Amino acid sequence: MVQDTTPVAIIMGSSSDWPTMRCAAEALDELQVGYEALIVSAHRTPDRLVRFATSAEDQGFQVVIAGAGGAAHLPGMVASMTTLPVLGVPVQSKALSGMDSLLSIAQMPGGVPVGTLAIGEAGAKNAGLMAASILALQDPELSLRLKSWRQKQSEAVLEAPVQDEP
Ligand code: RP5
Repeated sequence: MVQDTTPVAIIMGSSSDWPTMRCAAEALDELQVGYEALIVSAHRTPDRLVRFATSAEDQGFQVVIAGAGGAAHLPGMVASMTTLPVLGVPVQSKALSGMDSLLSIAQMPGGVPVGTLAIGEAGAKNAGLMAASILALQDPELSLRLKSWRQKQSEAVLEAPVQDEP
């Protein structure tokens, strides 16, 4: 869903990453933060990667969420070409359950940061929430929506487990 403004770019290496990355989109929807979702592959569409990363700031994006699996170079390569905050989501791979994605994204050389989240859907959801937290620093209304979202989450946690009837 595209809101009036689109401060967040959600990019991913393949359409097969969308079932994971849609969790970032859903978190942003809940907080009424606009985003654009794009497929940008570091290996299969390198020219698209360079075009996206070098123009992201001029396009008005303020945060980039980048998800990829396997030899996941996408977040790091984007971070090398922009000073926008880049949040990396390691997509769970078939061969190595996402450990390959995690290490590829997390082990950046000093000087080119990628904020790396957890493997899979939890990481994508938290990337959406983290993007909202970054934007909320300059947006008091979004800050209130974020606090309200957290409050509702706390209220939804039961005090004790529901016991089965004997
Ligand atoms: C990566 O390779 C993508 O990010 C995806 O996680 C993985 C597999 O891609 P497909 O073969 O499904 O297109 O580049």
